[in-house]
Amino acid sequence: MRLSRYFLPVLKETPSEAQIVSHRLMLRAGMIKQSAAGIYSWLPLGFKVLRKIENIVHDEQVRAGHIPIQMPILQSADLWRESGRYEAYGEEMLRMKDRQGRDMLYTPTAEELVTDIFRAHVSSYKDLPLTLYQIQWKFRDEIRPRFGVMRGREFYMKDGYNFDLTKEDALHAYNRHLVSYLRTYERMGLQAIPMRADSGPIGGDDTHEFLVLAETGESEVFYDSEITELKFGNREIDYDDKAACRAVLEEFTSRYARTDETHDEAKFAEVPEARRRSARGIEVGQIFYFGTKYSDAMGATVQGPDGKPVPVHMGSHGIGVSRLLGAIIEASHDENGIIWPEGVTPFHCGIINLKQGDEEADAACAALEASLEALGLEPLYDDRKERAGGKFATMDLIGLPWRITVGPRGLKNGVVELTSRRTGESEELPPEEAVQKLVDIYQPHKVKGL
Ligand code: 5CA
Repeated sequence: MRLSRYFLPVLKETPSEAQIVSHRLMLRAGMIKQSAAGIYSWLPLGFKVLRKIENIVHDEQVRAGHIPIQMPILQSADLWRESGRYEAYGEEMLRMKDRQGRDMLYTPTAEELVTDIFRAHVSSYKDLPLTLYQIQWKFRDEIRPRFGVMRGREFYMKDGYNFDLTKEDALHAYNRHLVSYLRTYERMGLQAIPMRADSGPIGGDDTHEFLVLAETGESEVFYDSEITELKFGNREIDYDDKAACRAVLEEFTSRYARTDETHDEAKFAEVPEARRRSARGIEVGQIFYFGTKYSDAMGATVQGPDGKPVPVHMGSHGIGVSRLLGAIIEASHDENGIIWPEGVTPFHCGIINLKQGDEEADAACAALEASLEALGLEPLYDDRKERAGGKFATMDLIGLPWRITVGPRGLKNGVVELTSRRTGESEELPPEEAVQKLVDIYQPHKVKGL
């Protein structure tokens, strides 16, 4: 992509309405534009990162054996009357009437909708286990939308729902989700710690939230510092292996880690003092097991092995896809701008031409761009007739992890400069070697998506 042809409306001034760094940087980097309180348009750069994050989420869900579907944004209130949540959900639900006077709502979550699909089409225990998920816009009429995409009213969420014959099977689904979430966040360059939490309007007793530690986080958290040393890494996992998934859950949840909703001072005091931490965190996901709450209320049963109808055991599992952009930026930036982790960067590298209009420099940049693209990488080539300083500042602001700088002086010696956004370190090398290096760097970050 050539910057001269792209739409990247960067802001020179720091927007005064933004209180936290991720919101400021997303506005300054031209990623989003507010259209109403807590509702945003996603401009090209922001939309690209949103799609990258979404693809990683899909990749890991499909790997875990979960099946993607798409449910509507508008729902009929009738289903919610069946579960009893239409009244109970409260002011956060955006309600409306269609022209026939029927009560409708903008989906804040979809337990009822997916249970309705299940009861219409699944009747035997032989069709279990089943986990369906979607990535879809949600609306919650938050009383205080703030911090940009972090607490929006409209936001993008992955919501998955498991249907199982027994509690034991449903807890396996819970553990499977926990493992898939650990992998998902690590691929985005994040450490998200599972913490025991409160289930709120979704219901159920078993629930963990995943928190990214950040000063600007809205949740207060308490944990044993040992937990921050855990990493899932490149381990192989068989998602059908109940014991293996259970072992990962135990490894990642056996140390004290709770949000303020479930914090227990007496239990916390058992953690050696030197390891006790209280901090703030951003909730980027939550998993729930709530048994037969919805299947009882809505008559979602299957015929069990003995021929008798049994209500299915369910759980639901969410990832805050749009919130993740904010969380990643909070975790990865410096005074000059964003620093994208390789897994989610909107472009793989920037190309800066120090002397636009110089025949040799222009040709070298075009050749670099073409060879990167031929190898499946997406460069953003700043081909504008601007001062080098301005070009560097824009690249730093939008945070591409790698930059290739091309100038007549280097070209005389057959080299370009490859610079890491994270460390600021540069090396001079022939263009082909710079390309090969980028190919190697991005090799582990290939995403299959859906
Ligand atoms: N039905 C369940 C799981 S599918 C559910 O709705 N869970 S949730 O309420 O915890 O939401 C899932 C994730 O969505 C949260 O962990 C959070 O990361 C994200 N989220 C929730 N509210 C907002 C919001 N107002 N703005 C941005 N992201 C949000």
